[in-house]
Amino acid sequence: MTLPVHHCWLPDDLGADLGSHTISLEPGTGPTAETLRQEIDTLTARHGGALVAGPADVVVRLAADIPTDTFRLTRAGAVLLEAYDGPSLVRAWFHLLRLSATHGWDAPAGPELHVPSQPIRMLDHWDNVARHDVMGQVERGYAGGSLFYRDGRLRDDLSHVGRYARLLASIGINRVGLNNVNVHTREARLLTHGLDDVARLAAAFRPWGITSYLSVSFAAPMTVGGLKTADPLDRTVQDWWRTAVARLYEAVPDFGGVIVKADSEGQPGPFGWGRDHADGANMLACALAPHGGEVFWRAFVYNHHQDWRDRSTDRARAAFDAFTPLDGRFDDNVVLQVKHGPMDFQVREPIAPLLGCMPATNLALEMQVTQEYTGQQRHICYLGPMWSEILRGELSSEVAELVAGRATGRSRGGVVGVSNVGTDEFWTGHPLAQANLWAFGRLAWDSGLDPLEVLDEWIALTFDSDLVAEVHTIMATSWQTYEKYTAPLGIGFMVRPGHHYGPDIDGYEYTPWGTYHFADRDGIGVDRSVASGTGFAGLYPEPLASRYEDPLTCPDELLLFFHHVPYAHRLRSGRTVIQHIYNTHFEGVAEVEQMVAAWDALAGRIDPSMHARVAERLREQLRSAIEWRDQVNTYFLRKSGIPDQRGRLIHL
Ligand code: GCW
Repeated sequence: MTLPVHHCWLPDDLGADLGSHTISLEPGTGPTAETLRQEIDTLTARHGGALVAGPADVVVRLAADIPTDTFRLTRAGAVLLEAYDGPSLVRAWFHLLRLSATHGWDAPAGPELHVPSQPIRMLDHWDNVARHDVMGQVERGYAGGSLFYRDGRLRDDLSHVGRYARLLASIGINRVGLNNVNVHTREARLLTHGLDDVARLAAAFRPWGITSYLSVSFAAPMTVGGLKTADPLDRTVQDWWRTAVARLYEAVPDFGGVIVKADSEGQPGPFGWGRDHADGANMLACALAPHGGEVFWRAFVYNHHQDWRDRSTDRARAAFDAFTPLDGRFDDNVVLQVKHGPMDFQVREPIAPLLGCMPATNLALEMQVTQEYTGQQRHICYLGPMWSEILRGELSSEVAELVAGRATGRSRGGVVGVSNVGTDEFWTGHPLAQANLWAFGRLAWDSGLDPLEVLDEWIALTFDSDLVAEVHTIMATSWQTYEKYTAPLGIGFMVRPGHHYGPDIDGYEYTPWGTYHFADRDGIGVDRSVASGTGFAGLYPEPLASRYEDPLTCPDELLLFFHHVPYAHRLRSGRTVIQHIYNTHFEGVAEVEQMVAAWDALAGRIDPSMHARVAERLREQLRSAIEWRDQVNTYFLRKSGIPDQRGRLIHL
């Protein structure tokens, strides 16, 4: 059985300079105090410094005049690192470590207050306790097995979970979801019959300032509790949840709360009893409120039994239509968890308009760190630039401000990522996918950071500052490269149904999933305009609504998301749609070839096992990119009959 061993961005020599000094620590009491003591002890023992009681070069301590979830760095003779609470002090400590590696630990003179952009910085694990016949141990997991569970039970040894929690703490993560949002029979019982396991996992995260959450099944009162209904307005159902939640908090008094996927892809929900999602979420919120718990209620609600012949239903509208009428009805301890795009984590989507239309609801923006639709950790696809574009996008306000709650005056809000780790020795299958975990944490902490600088930080910490330029070249535009050789111009999907890896242009075209491209001999795309289509474009605030409505002003990269256009339609770039498809698919493969060559040239400068793993995955990326290129180009040449202007080889 393998378990992760790679240091990621926390190599043993990190903070060598800092560790050669005297450091004093006043961490208060509580589980994070011991963590800090051990961290500082290990660092100073390794590098010649000492943890001392009296005056010191570096003082790490609690201070009452700082807001929670914030820290302060000052130089006043000594370097002062201060936070209000233990978890924040742990995060502050890692900030200083990172600083010591990248800029020198000697802080600037002025007091610097570090306030995270996003109060909620959460990672959800789609881990099953029992291996699921279709999805395996980790749904959409591309990094080996679950860190937590194996073959129907919690792992006996959780020491690697502690190492994982340390990694997460070092990037500021403060919440973690312990199991898959698709809650199967075995996992539904965690809440009632698995509290020892839940408590052990929560105990592994707690010393790192990370709070744990459980995904629960809305039908649990029936499936686990034996009741005849799960109607949220039924008194016996409410009592059942109250009791279950009370027992959970007896076992884990500082538990975070629950995550719910309801009325979505077969998961039960309030619709089943004629109730709406505010009824459902608030019923759970009432059970959790006395314990200080919160409900993450997912907005990924759509009809997955759509008739492909039905052109009036638009899956992109579904969450908007289901949730905007409920704005203002959710309790204060409910957070509506909304995927960043209106469809499903495609390589390119517009921002979900729902995020701009819920001013009286707490929000969390959900992003997929696991690369389900972006190469499944076999392809290099650095997602920092995509997430940054989303966070800095504008709806009624900047998305980062909307989801944090600042734009709407709400105190709860933030971001949730679907985790990409597993038991793989490099944690993430593809070693370079570690950068996505890093970037998720860094952008959650500071949503305004330049994602390419974030990448360089990661490279410098994980490899060496000497390698920043070379690895940067390979990774910086890898998202755009992936987009080039896969589905064009925002159309999405075109993947093999089920596992979602590799091309299958018509794979979803006649299925009930609502994900169609409508390519015919004349053109391609989904008409979502108000004038002649599903009206989805009109759900955006101005100036976006008008920009998306008109094919001449719609950004090229989203054109086929919003419009059905002829292949000869001229993009804003000046190229026709068909020529764009051909060009980008040839370019995408050429760019992967360059990645392969650039990585091969680094042999000898990178740890051999890591080098070999990436090299092996790059060969698969190249094979897959070629397959994508050829299938997509051939498909559209056959459909359109329009040849490539540049006469390149397209198989007929
Ligand atoms: O992207 C889809 C995935 C499902 C996932 C679902 C969701 C957990 O294909 O595997 O289920 O999204 O987000 O709920």
